Amino acid sequence: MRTDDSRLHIAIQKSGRLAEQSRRLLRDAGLRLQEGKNALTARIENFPADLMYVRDDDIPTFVADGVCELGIVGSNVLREFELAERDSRYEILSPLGFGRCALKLAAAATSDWHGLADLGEARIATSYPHIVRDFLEQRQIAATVVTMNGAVELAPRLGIAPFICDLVSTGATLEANGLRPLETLFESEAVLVRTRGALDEARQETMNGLVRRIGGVLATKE
Ligand code: PRT
Ligand code: ZN
Repeated sequence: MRTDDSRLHIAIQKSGRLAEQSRRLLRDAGLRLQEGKNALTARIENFPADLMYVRDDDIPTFVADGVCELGIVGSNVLREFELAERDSRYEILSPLGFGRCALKLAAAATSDWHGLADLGEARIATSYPHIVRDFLEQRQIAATVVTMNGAVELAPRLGIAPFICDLVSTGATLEANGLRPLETLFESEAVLVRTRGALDEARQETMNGLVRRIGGVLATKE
C-alpha cells in the first residue's frame, strides 16, 4: 500500500464524524489536499507526505504497525484498541479540540439509579467492550458486557440489556430512545497520534515540521 518510502504516511478517517475536520486541520497546516477522496491514498503535492483514507477503527493498527507514521483518530478508538490488542506502540502527540464526546453508561429514563452498586450483575450493551470491562474490573463490578456493533441505544427496548455504554455528544440520541446518562466512563476527542517505531532522519524531520505547523494552527484556536 505504501506509495513512496521516503514520504510520511498520515492515516485519517475516510468518511464519518472526524473526516472533514481532519482534512481541514491538515489544510490549515498548509498541506494542499486534492478535493476528491474516493481513492484510498492521496499524494500531497506541496509536502512530502501521503494521506491514507481508512476506517477509523483501522487507524490504531496502521499507526502501531508503522504503516502510517501519523494518524488522526478519536482517543476512544485508540483506548479500545490498546486494551483489546494489548498494543501501545503509539504515542499521542496532541489533543485536537474536535470530535469531543464521552462514553457514558445509560439506562431507561424511568429507572432507579443510586450509583454503580446498582449495576450488580446486570447486562451492559456496548461497542466498547474492553473499555467497559476495564472500568468494571477496576471497581470489582460483576456486570456482564454484551458487545454490539451498532444501534446500542436500542438494546434496552429490545430486551438485550437494561444498561448501555455508548458515545454521547449532545445527548439527543439517548433522549430520543427514552434513556438517561448515569456515569461517564471515558472522555474523548480526536488526537494526533504517532507510531513509536523509530523513523529515519528525513522522515522524522518531516514529522517534526508537520507537528509544529499543526501546533501553530491549534494555538490560533485557543
Ligand atoms: O466508518 P468508520 O468506521 O470510519 O466510522 P464510524 O461510523 O465507526 O465512526 P463515526 O464517524 O460515527 O465516529 C468517529 C468518531 O467520532 C468516534 O470514534 C468518536 O471519537 C467521535 N464522535 C464524536 C462520535 C460522536 N461524537 C457521537 N456522537 N462518535 C459517535 N457518536 C454517535 C454515538 O455513538 C451515538 O450513536 O452519535 C450518537 C450520539 O450523538 P448525540 O449527539 O445524540 O449524543
Ligand atoms: Zn468505525
